[in-house]
Amino acid sequence: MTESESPRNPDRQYRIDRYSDEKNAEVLEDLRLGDHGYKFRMLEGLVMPPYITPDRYALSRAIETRTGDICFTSYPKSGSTWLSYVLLLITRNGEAPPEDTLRNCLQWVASSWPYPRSKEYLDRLESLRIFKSHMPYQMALGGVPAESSCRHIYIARNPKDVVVSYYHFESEKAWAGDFSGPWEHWFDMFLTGQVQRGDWFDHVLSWWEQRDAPNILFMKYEDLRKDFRGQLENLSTYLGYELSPAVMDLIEEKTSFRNMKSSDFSNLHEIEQLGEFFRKGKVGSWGDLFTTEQSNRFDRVCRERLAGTGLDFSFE
Ligand code: PPS
Repeated sequence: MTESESPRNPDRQYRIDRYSDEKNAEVLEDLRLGDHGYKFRMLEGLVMPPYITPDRYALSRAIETRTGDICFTSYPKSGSTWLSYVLLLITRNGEAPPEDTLRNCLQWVASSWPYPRSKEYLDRLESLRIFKSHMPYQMALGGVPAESSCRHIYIARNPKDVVVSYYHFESEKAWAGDFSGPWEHWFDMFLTGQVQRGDWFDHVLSWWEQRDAPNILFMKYEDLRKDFRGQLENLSTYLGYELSPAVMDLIEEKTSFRNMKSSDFSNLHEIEQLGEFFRKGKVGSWGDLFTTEQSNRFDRVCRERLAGTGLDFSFE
């Protein structure tokens, strides 16, 4: 079968409607406003975006994963889109499906926008399905990850770059948190777990603690930047693929920051309201916003919260 005949996405959806709470938050009664107009809802005691709706979250928990399914998860702004393209290319010997888009090849079950998928749609999809999630371990797709048939991959990024990337992403956008406050305030909200998906340390550690399960792979953004080839080999071995050096070259080339940003397949331009998604793509861009005092304070919190966990990050 040629790629263009592939029935993987029977209902390709290219046009993304503009986001509105009325349509996409699905229930309005439980929406809340935090500091500086920050929009959110609570699910299982955790701060969530309005487009993660109670019904869709319930579907994501209940969905029966199949042997061969892949689910990649991260705290927001940790390189998950980059990872998703790498995964797609591993499973397709380096070739993306023509006439499709990266977004369209991924299933984000808990989200009403911009990836709306019904249970029927998900059931109809052929294996292997690639799921996206931003949930902590206890809220993961498909029930308890270590007991599921799905291969899980969690990607973490140093939290200084996460908080900066997240600030740009969540500011002044109606579909996101629509945060209108200054960086200093975002910084405090992040450290006190008031941003969507809650406390970064809890999130990352919830997966880190499960990293020894045979169907969980824990990765770091900084390792992907520093040693892409080694990480690609690890990832493909974990997923059971043997890639030729030429295919590995192809994957590295296609998923470079520059190429992902310019390619119509991966640049996410079909989501008009997204803003500048491919912003810096570097390790250490936190230095553009952090003051020395903030950096020292953040380092102190990292030392305290990560002490004894064995988890550490490169910040440069
Ligand atoms: S999201 O919206 O939560 O799903 O964001 P996520 O994809 O997890 O993370 C976005 C950040 O990843 C950067 N990015 C990349 N870095 C390096 N190489 C490639 N190919 C790449 N693609 C995306 C993206 O630019 C965001 O980081 P910042 O620091 O904002 O640039």
